[in-house]
Order: sequence, then C-alpha cells, then structure tokens
Amino acid sequence: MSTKPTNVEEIKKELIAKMPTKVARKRAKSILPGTEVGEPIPEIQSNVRTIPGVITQRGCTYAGCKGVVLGPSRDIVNLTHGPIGCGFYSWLTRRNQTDAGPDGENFIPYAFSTDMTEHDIVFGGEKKLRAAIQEAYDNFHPKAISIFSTCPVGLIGDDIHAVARTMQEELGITIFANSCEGYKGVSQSAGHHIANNQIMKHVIGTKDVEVEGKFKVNMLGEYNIGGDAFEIERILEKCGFTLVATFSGNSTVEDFRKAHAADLNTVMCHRSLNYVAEMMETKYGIPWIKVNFIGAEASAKSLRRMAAYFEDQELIDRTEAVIAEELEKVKTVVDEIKPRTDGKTAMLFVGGSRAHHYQELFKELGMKILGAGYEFAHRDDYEGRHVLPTIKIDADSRNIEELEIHPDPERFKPRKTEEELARLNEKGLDFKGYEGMIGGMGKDAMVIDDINHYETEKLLEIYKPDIFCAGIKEKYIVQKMGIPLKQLHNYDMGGPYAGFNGAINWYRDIDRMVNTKVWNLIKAPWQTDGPELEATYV
Ligand code: CFN
Ligand code: HCA
Repeated sequence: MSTKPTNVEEIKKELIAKMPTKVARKRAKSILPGTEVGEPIPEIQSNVRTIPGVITQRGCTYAGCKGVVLGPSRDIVNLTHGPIGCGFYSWLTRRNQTDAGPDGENFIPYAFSTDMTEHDIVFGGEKKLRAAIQEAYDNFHPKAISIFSTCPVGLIGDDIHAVARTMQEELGITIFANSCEGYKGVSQSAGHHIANNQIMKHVIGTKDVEVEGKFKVNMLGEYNIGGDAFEIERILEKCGFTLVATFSGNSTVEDFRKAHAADLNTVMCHRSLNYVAEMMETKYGIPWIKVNFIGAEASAKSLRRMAAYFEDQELIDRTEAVIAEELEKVKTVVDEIKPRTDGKTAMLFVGGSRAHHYQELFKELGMKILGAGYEFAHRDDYEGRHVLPTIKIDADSRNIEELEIHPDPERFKPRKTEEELARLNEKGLDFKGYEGMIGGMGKDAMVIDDINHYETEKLLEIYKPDIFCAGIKEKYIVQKMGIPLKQLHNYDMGGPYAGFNGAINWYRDIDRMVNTKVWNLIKAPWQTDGPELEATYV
C-alpha cells in the first residue's frame, strides 16, 4: 500500500498556491484539517457565494426546492414555471423511487412545465401559468399542484402566488407556489428552506385525523433515492413503528396533511428538512431527533434511540431482536469483503449530508477517509449543532422569509414535558443534537467546503484515493484520471444503500469498484509504449 500524504496544512498550501491572492485568501477559510474526537472544533467558512469563475459542484435554489424537497412527492403535480430546460433537467435524474400504492396515483414519470419562451418573457407568463394549471387539472385531477419559479419568472415579475390563489379558488384543490428562482440563494440550500416554508404553510397539519399505531413517527429528509426509503420502511415496520409521513420520498399529499399526528420526528437529512422539524416542534409540540440509516451500526443506533423515546419495553425488545437478526446477515458479508477493502482510501465531496453519512459505510469496510466536504451545507452541518445551537447564521436564509410559527398547546399537547425530555436526553436521546462532519475525522483528513474543479484535480493528483465519491459533473473527469467514481447522489445504477440490506449492497458495490483491475488499463498504448505505428518521411 502506498503511503498517503497526511500533512493537511502543507497540502492546503499547495492547493491554493496558484490561485490569485484574493481567491486564495477566501478559499483558505473553507479548507481545514479534521479534528480528533473530543477536540475543539474549528470554524469553517461555508454557505457563502461561490467565487465567480470557478467551477463549482453546486446547484441552484430551484433545484433545491423543486428537484429535491418537493419533487419526490408522488401525487402532487409539481409544475415548473420556466423554460423547458429547468423542468427537464430536474426530472428524475436523482433516481428517487416511487411505488404508486393502492390509489395508483403517481405523477413522477411526468415533467410538468409551462415551457416559457421569449413571448412570455416580453408579455408576461401568468396567462400561460393559469392555462398550464387548468390543463394539468383537466388531465390528471390531482389533489394538489405546486408551482416553482425559475430565474426569468423573478426577473419579469410574474405573481405566481396570486395565480395560485385564484386557481385554488376556481378548482377547489390545494395550489401553492414557491418563489424559488435559481439565483435567489448561494446554492440549492435556499431552495430547501423555501420548500420547507411553503409545505408548512399550505399542507402540513391541514387534516386532523386519528392515525392508528402506538409508535408514530415521521421521517424527515429521506428521499427514497435508489429505494432507500423502502428499506427503511421495511425495518421500521418490522420493529413496530408506524410511519406517518416521509418528507418526501414516495410521499403523498395526504401523508403531509396528517404528519402532525406523529409523536416523534426523525431527521435523516438535517440540511434539507431541519426547518420543518423546528417548525413542527414549535407548532405541534413534536420533538425531533437526528437519525442516520446509512451504515449498519448507524442504523442500529438510530433504531435504539427511536425505541428508547417511546419507553415501551415490548418495542425496545422487538427492536433489539430485529437489530440482532439484521446485523448477523450484515456481519457475514463484512467478514467476506473486509479483507479486500481494509486500508483502502476514499474521498467524498457531495451535497449537504451524505459526505458525512457515508463515512460510516466506508469505515465498516475498514476504509480510510482522506478528505471530505459538502457542496452547500452550513456551519452547523460541519461543526455540529452542539457547537452551534442556532441555525440563524445562514447567509442565504437572510433572503428567505422566516415564518411566524405559534405554539397551540390547547390543540396540540407537547408530546413530552421539559422534565421528560431532560430525562431522555440523559439516556442519550440527544434531542435536536447533531454531530457535525469535522469532529472525529482526524487531523490527517482534509475538510473542504464547496470544492471546485481545480481543487478536485489537484487533490486527486496528490492523494490518488482508491475511490472518489461525487456526482455526474465530476464522474468522467475523475475516471479519466484512472480513479473510480461512485455517484453518491443517484448511486449510479445502484442502491438502496440505507439500512441493513442497503449496507450489504454498498459493501458489494464498493468491493467491486476498488478491486477491479480495469483502472490500470486506462493508459492508451502510446502513453506508455510510444507510438504504435512509425513512419519515415522520405
Ligand atoms: S437526496 Fe439529499 S441528502 S436532500 Fe440534499 S443534502 Fe442533494 S440532491 Mo444530490 S444527493 Fe445530496 Fe443530500 Fe440532503 Fe440529494 S447529499 S446533493 S440537496 N442531497
Ligand atoms: C441537484 C441534484 C443533485 C445533482 C447530482 C449531481 C442530485 O443538485 O440539483 O451533481 O450529480 O442528487 O441529483 O444533487
């Protein structure tokens, strides 16, 4: 095994050495070494504007709102108001899976768009938006329609909210709009926040119904990529939890409406759904805990904490039995594969939670993380909510309305008293707690926020990891450098990777990727042996 460079400060100097002074100064604040467990966690610059001119991995506000948070809902017509490209490129590329269920309602295979053109930019697009809503209604009779603004809509000033209001009155179904113009924030993160606000305002809690089940939970920030939510559902059901709503993998508008019937909110992706978790706690008195179903051990830990919350011995025992049974299956596969993956190295640069969550799965294979970073996460995702209990430090959130949420203790009794929460916290429930990425990564690992293309290439040259995890924009460039790339966004063709069966799928896929010999063959013959044909000019 080759020795890998470990002096992060030296490598950082090398990374920024060729940048113009101002750029180097700015990037330096977003690059730092990880820390050992228990050490103080340094401040990292994140959630700030990408430097114009550098090639970032980030997406836009529209992508975060339409593509990420609301897109996976299966029976809402998610209608893009904008040029066709925005609707087209946010259409199922994320591989969020859907099961139409008994009602058969599933609009996921459709891309709904107003297909704005120059004419609409000049004369306004509201008429076209109204017509598109009417057409969607006539053809599909959906329970709800959600409208999403793209950049030009904000520039020409179409009032999508007024159109939503009048069409809601006319058609008698829920219609709401999201002012999520692509340019609005510094990344897709702003779009998450907007979607959280609108879904809270217009959908969550709009139907008071009795939901059967003793242990009712919601899963927040789980999008069923590659079928992850299906595997989590399987495990929760086996343990005896009742899943009221998932936000938003394979979700329905009815699930959202009654989500306030749950007694616990579990948060899988903190970055994209923490706003709803906070607002539901304030309004409905539902506490939330962070969970992680990426990694077998992490899944077991999450299940234990969920069971502990309900303080029911039968549930706790059944959960333990499920964990024991599932971990046994997992162990057989780890024992087979780990000797082949032990000591291999990985780097992960993706999104706002997976670059952290997936470190668990690599560690289970004995692999070392050389470096990791998020594209658009905020300081709390890096430094932890223990360090930063407030989320109001967000650069992009300053542009986004803070909803006024009021508690209604008469109608919605807080599920636990302050004393009960404190007692459960002592047992390790850690309400609202969240370990950030930096703590525990170790001082020889590098943490980089909003990594750019230049830095990626440099890092690959320096570290030569056995596998690099990122997205489609990086995939082929990295592979051309002879390093396998696993897409951690859409899992390439793979998944699920969540839960116990997901962990097994992951071990097998990574084993194949880091042990294939094919990457040794990528040098063209003329790069190693000189030209194959020679000619002499006479
Ligand atoms: S599914 Fe999630 S898990 S929602 Fe978020 S922060 Fe994106 S679309 Mo790509 S894969 Fe990624 Fe996370 Fe949460 Fe996905 S790491 S970048 S906006 N993300
Ligand atoms: C997005 C969606 C994305 C992109 C993935 C990628 C996803 O940011 O709009 O860059 O490969 O998961 O599909 O994050």
